[in-house]
Amino acid sequence: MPLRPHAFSIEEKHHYDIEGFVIRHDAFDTEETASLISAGETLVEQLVRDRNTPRQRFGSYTFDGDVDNSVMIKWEGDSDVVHGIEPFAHLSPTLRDAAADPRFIEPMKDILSCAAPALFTEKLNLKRPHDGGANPLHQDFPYWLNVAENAAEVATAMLFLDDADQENGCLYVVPRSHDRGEWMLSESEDRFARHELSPDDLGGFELIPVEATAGSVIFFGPYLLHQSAPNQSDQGRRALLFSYQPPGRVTQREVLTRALKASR
Ligand SMILES: O=C(O)CCC(=O)C(=O)O
Repeated sequence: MPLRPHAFSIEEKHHYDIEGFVIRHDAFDTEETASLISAGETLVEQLVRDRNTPRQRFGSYTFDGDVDNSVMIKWEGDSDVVHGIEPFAHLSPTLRDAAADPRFIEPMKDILSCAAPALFTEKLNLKRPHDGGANPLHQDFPYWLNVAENAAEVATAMLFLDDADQENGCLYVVPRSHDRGEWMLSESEDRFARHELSPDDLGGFELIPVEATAGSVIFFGPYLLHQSAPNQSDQGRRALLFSYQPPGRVTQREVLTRALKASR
């Protein structure tokens, strides 16, 4: 038995460095994903019950900052369908404990070259059947630039809670796009739209679909270009995204809480 059973193999480390991502199929079993789905759905239901607050639109997203719970709720436009929530670990012991799972932490030690990766932020993306909207082509880096202490040292583990394919809006990644650092941003006045790229901007790079079964995990860094399409199927495409950084640094929740309180 290796000392760190979930650590990256040499081949995975190489793939991560060259291609910018690593996929581990079926890392979590059906019982585990069912428990996470149940915790996530219960939380979303509690958060959005009777919610009727003004929403703000930035780029492709419609936001609703919940000051009392220190969470950002993303809606599918003006509808009552939730796109996702972020951050949420402080609101659910089950989801918080999942972030400490060695199947995330051990590879993160290799990615971040640090002994004790800590959460920077976490998202639950819901992509509901037929209503789940797109996540436009982007890098995570510019969104975190003025939030994280070092946005270049934040990496994400995305766990698929449902089988994900091209019909229900699986993730697409652009292999090797991380190698170019920050891609050119548009001139938009809107601070979120500025981070959204068009697939036409890819030059010789190619978008590839990451079709994966529920329980699979993809690891990627802040510079990898990625996107996902709307859900056009009868099947949900839920996913948890845990983003880690070296310990002792400010978290997205701390920054968000300050900003939400200041705007009250
Ligand atoms: O859930 C997805 O398909 C994409 C997630 C993503 O890139 C994001 O939330 O920033």
